[in-house]
Amino acid sequence: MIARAFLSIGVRGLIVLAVPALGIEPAAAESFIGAVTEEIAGCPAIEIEPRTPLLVPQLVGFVPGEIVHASGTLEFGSEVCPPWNGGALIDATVRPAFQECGSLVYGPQGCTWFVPDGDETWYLLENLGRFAGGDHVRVEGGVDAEGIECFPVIGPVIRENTIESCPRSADLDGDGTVDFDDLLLLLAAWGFCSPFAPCDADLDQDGEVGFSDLLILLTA
Ligand SMILES: [Ca+2]
Ligand SMILES: [Ca+2]
Repeated sequence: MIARAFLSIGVRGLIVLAVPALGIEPAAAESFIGAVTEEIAGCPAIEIEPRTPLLVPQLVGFVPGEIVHASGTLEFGSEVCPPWNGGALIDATVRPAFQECGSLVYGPQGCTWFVPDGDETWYLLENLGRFAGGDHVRVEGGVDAEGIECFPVIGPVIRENTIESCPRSADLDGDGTVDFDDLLLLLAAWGFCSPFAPCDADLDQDGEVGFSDLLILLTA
């Protein structure tokens, strides 16, 4: 029995000693997108899924129903905001949420910009993942309106963002239907795409507007 107890303490001690040596962080920041909701036990909260609230330290400047992006350390228990016993993001940063598809384009000074579909604003991304200029991607994150200068452009930054491929729509003018007007736009864009500007008509994302894109549009 004594030997087993010693072994147990010994193994635990080894684990405790091993954690700093391996450089394991206590807890990584986690991000959530949710709607500002009613306070819980007097504490600010967002709803990240139906009937799944998450407490955050503060929501100054945000109104109920607004979609926000919050990142911080996730903790459970009643110590954060008694008697609430659910999840809470401590040390959370809350920003307006961003959830859009758009194009990555190269700009001056080596910066890669994200241009949302149907929007003139150029955003910088904190995380480009495996993507590059010319790709059409879906980005989710929090908007930092302070922005960063990448001469000669100053644009807001989307922080803590996820990024994934996003299929382009054959509804090129965004009026809700695929028709002759979209065909005209596709024909006007015929040829190679530049990675320095969005190329909305490159529906199969092979770097040029051609017959394969025309077929996609005609069968949409
Ligand atoms: Ca259309
Ligand atoms: Ca194409």
